Amino acid sequence: MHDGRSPPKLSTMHIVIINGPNLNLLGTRSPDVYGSTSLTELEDMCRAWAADEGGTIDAYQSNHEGDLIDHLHAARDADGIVINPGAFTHYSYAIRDAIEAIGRPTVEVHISNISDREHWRRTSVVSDVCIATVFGRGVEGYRDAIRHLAARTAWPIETISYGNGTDRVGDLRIPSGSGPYPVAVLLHGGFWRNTAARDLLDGVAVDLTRRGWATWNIEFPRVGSGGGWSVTQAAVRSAIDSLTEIADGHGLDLSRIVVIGHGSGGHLALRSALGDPGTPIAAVVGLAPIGDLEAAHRAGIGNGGVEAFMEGTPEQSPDRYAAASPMRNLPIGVPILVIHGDQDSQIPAPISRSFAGRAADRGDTVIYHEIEGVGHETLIDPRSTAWQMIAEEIDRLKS
Ligand code: CA2
Repeated sequence: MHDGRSPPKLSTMHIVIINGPNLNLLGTRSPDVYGSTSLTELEDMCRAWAADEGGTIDAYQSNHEGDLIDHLHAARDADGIVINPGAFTHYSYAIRDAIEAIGRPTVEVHISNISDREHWRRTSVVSDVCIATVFGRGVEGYRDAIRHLAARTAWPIETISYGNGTDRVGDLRIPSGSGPYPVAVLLHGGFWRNTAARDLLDGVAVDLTRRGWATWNIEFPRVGSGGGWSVTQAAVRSAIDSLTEIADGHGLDLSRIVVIGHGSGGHLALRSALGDPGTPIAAVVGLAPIGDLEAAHRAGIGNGGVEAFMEGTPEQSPDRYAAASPMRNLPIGVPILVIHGDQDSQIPAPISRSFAGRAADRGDTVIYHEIEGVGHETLIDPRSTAWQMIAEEIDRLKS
């Protein structure tokens, strides 16, 4: 039996990939919605992604509900399942029952963004028997699903609700050794959109947990499913405050909470320490953060993501930007670590350079590192040398 503390070996991880109706047509039509990768290419990619995590796959596709159910039954010994049930997602209680019955960790994947297409695609009758749902990330969603299964195997989580609904939850990982443990709150990026989720920070959560941090990798309402600047910020606040209730049973040290965010999650991290933060925050870390919403708007980053999150431009809603942008609310009042890659094509490094300079001018204690030759995602790739350097800097915030 796994005791939840020592990571089991990954080399034995076996994942079954199941694709449902019409996915055999992938790459032959509707490339605007489903891309140009064929099913065979996708299955080969899944094999390579699994191998990269030290695992193996079996892949099946069928257009028939009963066949899919038979494949699920046959997968009852797998370590994990990745399933795209196609249109059965939206109404097949039989597939839902099969997933529940075999009780294997199952990740639901959709290539397209099912939340912004026809109304009937928004319903999934399988989501709540799956451990995670990935949608709207193209075929890379299968990679993320495989990585998520690997991260859960590498270090198990306890998922805890901090409010109502599936978006107000967090994954808690407790390190080995005895507590009380310093706490790293993790806020994922993705321009606050609902196609991005906390699985994006699974890898760094596992690495920080190995380094002795209790990690609280939180979800929050995002644009496309009820989020937006005020709702999202309030949810992040509640997630941090909920640590006071979680602390006792889990050995958390509430005097050593560090909030770490990537990209748009970096905005939420910096914003979370402003004003009267309730639960005290010991330090904030922005990894390629959006510290200045107005500059981000002017730079046109995120393909309309800033304006969608802020529900308007700075010209339309100046007061909102003044309240929500960390740059407009300096000093933050707690030590700040900002790290940015100089090759970041999503959020340009000069935004962080100015932010860090201004924060220091206003009296904040700021460490700013610009890493040469590094882009946006590398910062959160636990295998990158950039991340190893970042993790060492974060470790210095432990005491
Ligand atoms: O986005 C997804 O992955 C879907 O699960 C794909 C299903 C669809 O019914 C779901 O609502 C969302 C199957 C669509 C596959 O259909 C194709 C049509 C033309 C070309 C390729 C695939």
